[in-house]
Amino acid sequence: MSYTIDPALADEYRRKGYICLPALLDPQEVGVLKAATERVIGIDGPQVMRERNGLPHVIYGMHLLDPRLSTLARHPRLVGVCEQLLGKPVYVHQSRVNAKQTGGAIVNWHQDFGTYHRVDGVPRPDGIMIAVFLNDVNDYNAPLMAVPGSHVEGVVSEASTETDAEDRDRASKYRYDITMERMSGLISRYGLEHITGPAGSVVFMNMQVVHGSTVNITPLQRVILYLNVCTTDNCGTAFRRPEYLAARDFNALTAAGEDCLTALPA
Ligand SMILES: O=C(O)CCC(=O)C(=O)O
Repeated sequence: MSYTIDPALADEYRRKGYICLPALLDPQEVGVLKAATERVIGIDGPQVMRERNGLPHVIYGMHLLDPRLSTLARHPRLVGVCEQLLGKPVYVHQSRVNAKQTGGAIVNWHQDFGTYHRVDGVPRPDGIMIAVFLNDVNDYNAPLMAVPGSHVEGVVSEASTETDAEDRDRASKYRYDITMERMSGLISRYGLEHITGPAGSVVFMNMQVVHGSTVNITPLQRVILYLNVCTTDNCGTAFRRPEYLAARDFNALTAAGEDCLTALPA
């Protein structure tokens, strides 16, 4: 029997475009993910986006870098909720660690689907951004902010390409910004929320929800693991970006056992 959520929560997801399930993963599972993330954060390579001071900010393709993180993508609670909400099997289009360093970069307002559609040729927004909190996320350590209900607006960002980006393969080349004028219209219509929860909480967000995060000026750690999954009938069709940004493997994620993370060797 696959893991499912209460139908009222599924309705909330459809209405707001996201839900947060507090402490969906237990402290032991979070411990396994923290150890894997620590290793991945130490890796150097083109998939690591750094702060000005050299500390890692975002590490793309985390599920390609550590078996514990590829297992997370097959965790039965994650796979079960995605299949319930989307009604179809899913594959990982993109994954990343966001280490949100103290005093580090903001993440400007965006919709994940904007780039996936325009650059990677993902046809439809039939997918979910899964966010797994490795630390307690509170009002102060730069929680994700989101415009509830904004997914019904379609793609609202303006496209521009950075032709002088240093590395033409990197994410920075593609900018899809949401203007402040557009933001103020969205916020006056839908409001704005921030998403908090204890370590182990998992957010499921429609890939068209407008979201972002501000700077973390606290010393409180706020590491979030992201898995963007799409339905297997909604695959990327353009391969301009490397695999760590846009999937080549469209195989359906099959749910692993309940103890999949804790049973793995450290
Ligand atoms: O974790 C954050 O601060 C925001 C990350 C985000 O919005 C994203 O990766 O799509």
